[in-house]
Amino acid sequence: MAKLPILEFPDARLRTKAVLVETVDDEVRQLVDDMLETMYDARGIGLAATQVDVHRRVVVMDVSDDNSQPLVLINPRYEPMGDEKEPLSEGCLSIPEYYAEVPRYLKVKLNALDRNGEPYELEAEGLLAHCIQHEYDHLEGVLFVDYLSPLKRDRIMKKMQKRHKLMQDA
Ligand code: GNR
Ligand code: NI
Repeated sequence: MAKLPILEFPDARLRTKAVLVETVDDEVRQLVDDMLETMYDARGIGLAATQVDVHRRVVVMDVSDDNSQPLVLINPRYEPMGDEKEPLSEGCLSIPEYYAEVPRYLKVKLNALDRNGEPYELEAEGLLAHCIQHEYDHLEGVLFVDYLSPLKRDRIMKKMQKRHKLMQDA
């Protein structure tokens, strides 16, 4: 297993649309394992391959308190169950230290492949449903700041650029 570097906003590579995985082979399983290690190390509840600069439709998640429930989502698709949305404070490993309320569907039905390439279906609500929608957005090149006003997004972008410059100069 290996820990992978995470791209940070406003890196243009985060805007890449990921392509479908054709076969779930050992290479994909290796990516999944590396992504799980990277996500747990960073203390995130989800990670999309886009964030580690791999533009394939692969996501890992674990919303449990004790890292006991890893979920693998390959080629995920979801449908909202009902029209109800609820705002929840979201963070993103690609936008560290910033949080904002984003409205998302309260309940969704997920379809995906697992690490053996087997299809499964899952009904999710609450944090899990939020996370599915957040990770799906990453695969489409969308970030939570895109839901904020241009003013707020710009403010976060400038602070992130400053942070990257400080890190570079250090
Ligand atoms: O760790 C994360 N927390 C989180 C909180 C609320 C809604 C979504 C998330 S996902 C985020 C990890 C991440 O950046 N995944 O792409
Ligand atoms: Ni994210």
